[in-house]
Amino acid sequence: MRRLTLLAAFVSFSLLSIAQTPAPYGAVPSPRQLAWHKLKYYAFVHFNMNTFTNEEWGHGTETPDMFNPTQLDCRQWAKVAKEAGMEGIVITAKHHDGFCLWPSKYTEHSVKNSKWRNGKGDVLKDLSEACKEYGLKFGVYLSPWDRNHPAYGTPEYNEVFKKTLQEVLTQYGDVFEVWFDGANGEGPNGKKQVYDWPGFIETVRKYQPNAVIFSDAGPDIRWVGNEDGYAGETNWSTLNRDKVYPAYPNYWELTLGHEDGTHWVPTEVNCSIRPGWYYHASEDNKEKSLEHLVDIYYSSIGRNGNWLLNLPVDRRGLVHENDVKQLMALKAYTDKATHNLAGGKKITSNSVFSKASTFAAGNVLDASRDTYWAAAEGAKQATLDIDLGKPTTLNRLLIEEYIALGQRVKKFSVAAWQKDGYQTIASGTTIGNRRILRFPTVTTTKIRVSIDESKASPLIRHIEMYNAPELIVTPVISRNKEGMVTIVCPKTTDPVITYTTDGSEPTAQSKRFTQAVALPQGGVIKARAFVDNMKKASSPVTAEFDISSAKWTVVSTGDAVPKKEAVRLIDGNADSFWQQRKQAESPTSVVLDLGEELPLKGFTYLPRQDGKKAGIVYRYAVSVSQDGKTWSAPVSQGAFNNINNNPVGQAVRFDKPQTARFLKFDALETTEASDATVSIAELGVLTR
Ligand code: FUL
Repeated sequence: MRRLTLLAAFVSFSLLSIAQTPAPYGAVPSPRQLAWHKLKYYAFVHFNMNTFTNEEWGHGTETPDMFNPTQLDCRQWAKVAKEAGMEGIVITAKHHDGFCLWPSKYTEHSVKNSKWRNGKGDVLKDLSEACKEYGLKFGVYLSPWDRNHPAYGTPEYNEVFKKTLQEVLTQYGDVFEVWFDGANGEGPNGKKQVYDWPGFIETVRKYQPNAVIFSDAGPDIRWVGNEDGYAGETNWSTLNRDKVYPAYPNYWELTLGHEDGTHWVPTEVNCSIRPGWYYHASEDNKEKSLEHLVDIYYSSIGRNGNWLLNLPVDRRGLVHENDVKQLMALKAYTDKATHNLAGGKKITSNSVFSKASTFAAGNVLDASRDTYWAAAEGAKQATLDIDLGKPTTLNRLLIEEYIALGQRVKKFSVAAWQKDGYQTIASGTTIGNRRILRFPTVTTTKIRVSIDESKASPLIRHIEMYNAPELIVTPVISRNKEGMVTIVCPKTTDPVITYTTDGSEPTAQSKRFTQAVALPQGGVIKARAFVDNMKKASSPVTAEFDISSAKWTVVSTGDAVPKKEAVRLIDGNADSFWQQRKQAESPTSVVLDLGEELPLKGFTYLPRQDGKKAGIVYRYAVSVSQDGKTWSAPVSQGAFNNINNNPVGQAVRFDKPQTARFLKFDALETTEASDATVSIAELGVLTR
């Protein structure tokens, strides 16, 4: 009898402890999302027809022969990605022009009709094999928008697109991610398509059930709402998914997610290593600096996102050497910045779920990411104290929630033990899958991590700490209206800046920058900052200038008399901009007097750089004149494709050079048709 009672007591105790596991909170990730959350950094490759036509958005009218890489080598891409520490490659299998990188049965606009490898080539085959060889995941970008396909704009196209998907998803092995672009413009017959999203999703689920599907609205992973590389400091993995759809107008909501959102749809942060997504030789010196890439690393991977960094493969079919250099510099830096100082140290907490050892604080510092510390049931605040054992110098803290049971933390802070107690050194809002805080370097023996506000009892699975090398900020080069170039390094104390004007890399021995350099006719400046008696250097930065606006005036901005502020559109200052109400009937026209006849090869437009979109020009026409009265027919007209999502400087070459003294820029359409204004940060010319 006594035995039976003991047995009963044991059974009920065991049942009790089984039941005593923290309950899930809110929306939780699916297994395929959890697998994706284990990744952090992989490559986007934009390589397709646009590479050969120098466009960002092709028109679908290209002849397939224009696609002709001379040395295409997907193994080089894979090798570079692997060495850079990336985990996979997502390739633009089909972009808005409809050209397919594989010999699709469902279109004539594909590699099968190009001269490349006599129409027998297949980029997806080469790349999927290279990915396998290098142990990388293989993913595909497909644009539903198709400016070439004759069926686009009719229900038949949805069937074509599903068949196209089927080809891509059944012939190349495992696909880890399917990237659906949200853009939906007009097809060759001028019609837009009503997309069959449920059908597209079903097709992916059928042929690649483990693949995550990306779009503005998920269903598995979402766009971060910008193409700059920055996730929100507050970043909920949850989203009211039924409210959001591809090309969702309030896309800025995607940056923060929706607290208490109904579904788990975390962010993937996509940005390019250069200004454009596709390769343009004119951007060969415009790779993001190491400091910029590092900042993006912390703002994507470090803000609850995965980072999809784009490499614009060039016309040879190779990742350009300048891009490789930057990738390797980033890898070298992050290798130094992630040596964990907290592994295996002592950790305690003031709150543990059912006081069980299964959920003890020690789980946070062990190597496993499957075990976690759980605070007492119902606790919304708790602290973790880490004893580093000896004075330790650090400036980064990585923290991860046990997201399988939902995202909970709303606010947390980090304090370091100093002589007279704990002092707060950093704080944050959400954590999610992964958050990295940066703070000024501190030396301490103990760290306290406080969960200050949580939606349910906090569950933390991992913490690491690092002492990342400080980077010397690359100098900023700018030229004013008079053509005088200044080089500054605002966040560095007492830097020595050296520079060159002959295209060579600046060294410690190069000319020192002590006063503004005159470059009114244009040229190339490369600069670098040095500190610590010239022992440490920033990465080099390059700026290329065409003729300055020293002699220019704004003659008219569509108003009878241009306002004084109009000079902002030619002042050389990227941060200032001119904005004016649109004219009622005709397009808003800006007329420049260049002060002398110039051999014009093209023009440049820089949209406002303050992060706002109002007035950004989408469609334009440019005409020229000798006297400012008689105007040529437009010497260039078109659209600044993708300028809304990626508001970088645009350089457009004329079909034929023009010699003229006056230039007229007509803003025919802004990115938001309903917008009442037109805005310009800078208007310039190309004379080289
Ligand atoms: C955008 C596209 O329109 C761009 O061309 C680029 O592919 C980018 C990644 O997504 O929506």
